[in-house]
Amino acid sequence: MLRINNFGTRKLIKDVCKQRYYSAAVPKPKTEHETKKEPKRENESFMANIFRGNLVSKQVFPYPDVLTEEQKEITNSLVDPFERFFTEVNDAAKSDANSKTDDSTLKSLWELGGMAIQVPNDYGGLGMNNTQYGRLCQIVGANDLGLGITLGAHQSIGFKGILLYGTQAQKDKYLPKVSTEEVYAAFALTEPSSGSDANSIRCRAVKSADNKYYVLNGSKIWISNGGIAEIMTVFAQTEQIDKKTGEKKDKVTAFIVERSFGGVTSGPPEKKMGIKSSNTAEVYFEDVKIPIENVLGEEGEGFKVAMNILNNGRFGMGATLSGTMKKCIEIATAHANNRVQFGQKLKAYASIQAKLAQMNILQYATESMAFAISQNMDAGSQDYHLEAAISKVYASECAWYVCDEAIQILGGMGFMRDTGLERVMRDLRIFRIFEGTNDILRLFVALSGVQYAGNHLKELQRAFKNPSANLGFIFKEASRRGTDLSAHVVPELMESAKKTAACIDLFGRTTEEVLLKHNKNIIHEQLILNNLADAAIDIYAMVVTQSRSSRASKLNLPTAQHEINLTKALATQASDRVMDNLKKTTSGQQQGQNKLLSVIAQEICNQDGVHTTGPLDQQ
Ligand code: MYA
Repeated sequence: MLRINNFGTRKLIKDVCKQRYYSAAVPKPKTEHETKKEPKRENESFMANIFRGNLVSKQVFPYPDVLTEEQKEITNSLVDPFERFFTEVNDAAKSDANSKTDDSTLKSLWELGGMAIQVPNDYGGLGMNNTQYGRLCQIVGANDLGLGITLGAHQSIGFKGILLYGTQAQKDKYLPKVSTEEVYAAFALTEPSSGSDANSIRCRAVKSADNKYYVLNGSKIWISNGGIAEIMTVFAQTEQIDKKTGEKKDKVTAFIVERSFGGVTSGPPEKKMGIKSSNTAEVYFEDVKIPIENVLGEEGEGFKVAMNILNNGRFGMGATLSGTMKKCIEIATAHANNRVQFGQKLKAYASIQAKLAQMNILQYATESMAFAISQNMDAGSQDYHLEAAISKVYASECAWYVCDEAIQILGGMGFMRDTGLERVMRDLRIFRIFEGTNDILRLFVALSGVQYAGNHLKELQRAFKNPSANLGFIFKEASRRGTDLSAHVVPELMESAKKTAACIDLFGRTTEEVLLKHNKNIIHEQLILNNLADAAIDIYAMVVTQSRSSRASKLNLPTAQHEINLTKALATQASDRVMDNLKKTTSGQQQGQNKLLSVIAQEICNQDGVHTTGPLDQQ
């Protein structure tokens, strides 16, 4: 069998370039002095700004392109060894059947550097930035999502906190272990009573009287790598004293916990629908003594540490799933090109053509989102949270659709295990649930955006109370015209850009209208928030595809015309949906419908299920 270390990836990386790790843009804790001096930073998020009707195009136009030639060369040189690992060493179907990846295969992945893609070279990692990581994630996604979770839970969230928030001593101690010593990491946040409501965790850590350590008690569930990890990022409540009021209050703190501290045990591997080869287990902490130097970030700031680790890793899911979709499309296309029914190949039938086209449109948009975000992150942006959440929701739903349609094109053959799509479909189901359910992330996107718009409205109201002192601000607002994207796209996309601009304008106006109508109660209007989130997601998809395909056209890429076609088709579908969703936020008929659904649901809950008599029982 091929020995993976023949690929010599680690050496290749070290030889070709000692590139610096591009630290992900998470604000480092600041001293009080620094915080006071820093001028107010403008939010550069494209999506946050359209909630207040403002076009801040820097993140999306032109389509970001941050890799140097050298970085591109390194990334390309890794693509082949990664692909060979998946085709010649790893066996996804076997791992799925055994609910375990072979130890020798995992060893090969470690040797390839696949478990430390973003760890700096000096610590033994591949030293890749987010964009390079995304490119490799695509290969993982195309081949084995189960192994992807082992890999992702380890580095996308397991030890990511050490990269983002670790002290020098923490990095020096732990990064070599998780990069080269085959020591697995995990991210332990979720608990039996705390899933989406991440702030409500009950694990508790109590500080010793001499302030030298914490004692941790509690348990976590559904922890990816939970049964195999030696190092975990664990979140627990700790007593903190409010700096302003002096009151004692529980606040979350993040810790680096080693299994070797003692008192850490884990349950048996969970039996799951998919991603079976990855380990998922409960983890129990009983009087675990954690040295104070293992606090990650500031004490009491653990919730934000958790959120930012998740924010930082989410684009990776988009990149991974764009690879999965590509593979599904390849399988479906091979079938459509060969299978003959009613005297013609399937590819000749319009309904099959429409399916393939739609699958490609969604794959293109997902990939465009993931790499727009990764490249903004690599360029140092700190404002990517909404976009990252959007890309996670979009990718996980599109991948599900694409895999389902691929199975449909293959018909009975798609249902058979040997085709491989059945495993992919089972693996994909969890992506709409973990790393923040899509339901919670939709609310997160809409509420964050609405809050940002609300703050702006308040600023405007304040400015009008003293207009002479705020003339600049007021004029800037008054001179704002309708959105015009025409300067950013190639002529063939003018119509699509016009549709998108109209959506952006209506989006800003609708957000304002909704805010004025519901004010703070908007947090209780989940269905309206969902409409806003869906509109936001479609707008982001239109914008990134228009940007990317315009660039492809300007660069005269051989794929440019196809990319333009995908973009135009997407704009037509998505703009219609945006208009429809925005209309629903204010339509009386829709509000009536929403109320009716609530009444129906209450009845179902009161009756513990369906509340109708069967047709045969009716008199
Ligand atoms: S790990 C488990 C994942 N769990 C979750 O994602 C939990 C979801 N819940 C939440 O995110 C939060 O609880 C929500 C807020 C959003 C609901 N960024 O009052 P708040 C700030 C920055 O709104 P809550 C897993 O599944 C906010 O501004 N800041 O909070 C792994 C506020 O700040 P301030 C944020 O209502 C699976 C404060 O926090 C964010 O309690 C394995 C409080 O806010 C944010 N996002 O809840 C995956 N949210 O006080 C494997 C809030 O200053 C990896 N805040 O105003 C797979 C990788 C892919 C594959 C790779 C293959 C290669």
